[in-house]
Amino acid sequence: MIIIAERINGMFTNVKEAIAEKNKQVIQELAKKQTEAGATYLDVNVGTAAADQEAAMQWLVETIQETCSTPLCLDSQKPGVIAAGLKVVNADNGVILNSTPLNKKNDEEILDKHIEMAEQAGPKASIIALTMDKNGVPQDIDTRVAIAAEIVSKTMEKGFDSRRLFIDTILLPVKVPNAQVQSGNILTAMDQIKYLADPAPHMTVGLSNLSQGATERSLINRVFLAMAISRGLDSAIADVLDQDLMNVLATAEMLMNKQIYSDSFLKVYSSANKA
Ligand code: THG
Repeated sequence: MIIIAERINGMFTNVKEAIAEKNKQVIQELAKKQTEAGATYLDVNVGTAAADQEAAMQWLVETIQETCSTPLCLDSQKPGVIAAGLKVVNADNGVILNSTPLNKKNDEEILDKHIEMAEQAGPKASIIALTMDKNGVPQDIDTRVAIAAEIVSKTMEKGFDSRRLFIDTILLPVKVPNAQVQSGNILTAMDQIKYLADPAPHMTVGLSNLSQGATERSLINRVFLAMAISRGLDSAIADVLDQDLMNVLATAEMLMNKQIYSDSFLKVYSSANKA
C-alpha cells in the first residue's frame, strides 16, 4: 500500500500557524513522526490561508527536506503552486503531483499540463488525477468510470506509464446530505477502474474526507479502508499516526494475500514500512 501521510496540511491549525510564523520545528517533527509511522509519501498542502501560496509551498518543501528524505506529494488545486514546489523538490525517490481533474471549463488541457510537469520532474514523478471534469464531481458510478477511462486513454496517448498514474474517485463526507450513497458507488467504480489499463493505474482516496464532521471518525475511516482494499485500493492519503487505522491496513492487505501471514504479521508490516 502506498500511504500518503495527510498531516502537513494548512487545514490544521498548528500547520497554518507554523507556515505563518515560519516555525520549522512543527513541520519537521510532523515529517519525522509520519515517516516513522510508515508514510511512503508526505502530503504537502499549504491550505488556503497562506498569503503567498507558492512561497509557502517552497518553504514547506525545503523545511521538510532539511530533515528527512521521504518523497513528497505536492497537494494543491492550483498548478502554479505545484510548479513552485517542483522547482525545489528532490524527486530522486519520487514525487506526486496532487491533483488534476480531467479538464476544467477554463482549462481543457489541465491533465496534459500535469503530465508534462511530471515528465519534466523526472522518471519517478507520478500524478493523481481526479474522476472529475468540467461538469464537476459526478454523482453516479458510470460517469466516474467513464472519466477514469478518459484519463487512462489520455495518459496512454502521451506515453505516460500507467504505474505513474493514481486515479482518485473523490471521497466525500458521508455526513453531507445525499452523499451517503457515494461511498458504495466508489467501491463499485473501483471494481471497474482497476481493469482500465495493464498494468493497472493506482487507485487512491483522501480517506479522512469521509468522516469529516462525523462522530466515530477513526472507525468510519478504518472500515471503509478495509472495504476499499478488498476492491483494489492500493493507496490512500490518510492519517498514518492513527495506529488502529494502520493495523486495519496491514490486516486487510494480509487477508487479500498481499502480505504473507505470520504470527507477527502486524510487527512485520510496520517494520517493513519504516524507513
Ligand atoms: N484527494 C486528493 N488529495 C486530497 C484530498 C483528496 N488532499 C487533501 C484531502 N483530500 C486529504 N487530506 C485531509 C487532511 C485532513 C482532513 C481531511 C483530509 C481532516 N482535517 C480535519 C477536519 O477537517 O476535521 C481538521 C481538523 C483540525 O483542524 O484539527 O479531516 O480527497 N487527491
